[in-house]
Amino acid sequence: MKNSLTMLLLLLVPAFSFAQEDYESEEREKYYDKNKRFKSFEPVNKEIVSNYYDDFFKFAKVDNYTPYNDTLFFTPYQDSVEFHSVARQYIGDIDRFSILKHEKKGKVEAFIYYDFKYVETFTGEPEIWVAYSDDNGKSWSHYYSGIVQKQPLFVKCYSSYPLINEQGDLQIEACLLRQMSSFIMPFGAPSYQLVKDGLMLTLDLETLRKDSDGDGLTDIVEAKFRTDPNNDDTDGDGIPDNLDMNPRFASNRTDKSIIFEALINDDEDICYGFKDCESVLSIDERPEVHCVVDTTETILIVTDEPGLQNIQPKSFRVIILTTEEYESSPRYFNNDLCRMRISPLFKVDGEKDTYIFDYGFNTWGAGYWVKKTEKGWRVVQTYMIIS
Ligand SMILES: [Ca+2]
Ligand SMILES: [Ca+2]
Ligand SMILES: [Ca+2]
Repeated sequence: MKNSLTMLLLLLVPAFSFAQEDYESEEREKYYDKNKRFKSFEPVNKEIVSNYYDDFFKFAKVDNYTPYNDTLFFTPYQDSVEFHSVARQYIGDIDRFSILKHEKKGKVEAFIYYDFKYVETFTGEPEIWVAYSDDNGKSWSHYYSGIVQKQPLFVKCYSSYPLINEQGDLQIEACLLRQMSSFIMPFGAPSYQLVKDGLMLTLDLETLRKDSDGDGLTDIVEAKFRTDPNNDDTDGDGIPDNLDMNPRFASNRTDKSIIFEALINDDEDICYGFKDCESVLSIDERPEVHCVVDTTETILIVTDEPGLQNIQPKSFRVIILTTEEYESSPRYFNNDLCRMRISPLFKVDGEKDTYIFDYGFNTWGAGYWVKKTEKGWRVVQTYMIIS
């Protein structure tokens, strides 16, 4: 599904390009020079993979293990011929196709399943989630494990060990893999090398549920969001972490944050092409504050631009890191939040109050031209790329 969607999008390349070359910006040239992009893929050092430990869960050596088999990539549920007809028969919104392991033991029922809630959907592996019920399947809790499949821990859906262990916690066999090639969309999954086999991962319920500051986000989710697990309002703006659309930076609206909010919110006053569009973004209007709901998607933005850091978005929960914060945490594995790339505003050479900036998300990107007028910001999309 994911691949065929990207194939379809590829057929549309390039969409259009319009007037970008008319606007030179020295700032922009310097920025892209400094941020040398498109580094080629290099496998992580084998030592780093073999010394990997999870921040939250223990894995132990196991003697009688089921060996890693890279041809077994369908789960027993996906393999079943009738899975198409019984899709979504399990729990709530968990698709049968996503289920890795399932077990019922007395009143307790548990699933380990895949989701793409926080990771890069188009160029990444799925996350490991747990669904758990201790009342015969009447009510369910869903827990994020923080583990991304194959990065570098691989969870074996074909393990014959029971899922619920004697203590009532969840266990599943695993091994450590090393990614050897990049994700090449739309055709390719990367290749992996086995580094260490014969591990048993224990997902204990106490750790899965732990929410030290009681803000509704577990400590594992807060580690993913880089919010403070011991403070229920990381940025001190009065909105608790679980409801805050921008939990790391207090909103401080400026003229420039209006432009970035409009972009992220896909505002109807952005113009597509210069002709016949006089819409502007009002600088005086103050939008209402939106809160996170169940369906809100979470994205990562790395930026040093204050106008972008202080936005108050309504369409996405944004986790904003400065370049220094992002660079100072080691990123050996491909397990980051889904990332939206937005450049700073670059001043156009020799033009008053005029800027250009670039945007990229999932499989598409665009460029914008903005100018401050008496009525507000005029924002025009000048080019678009779909890949
Ligand atoms: Ca918390
Ligand atoms: Ca918190
Ligand atoms: Ca807050």
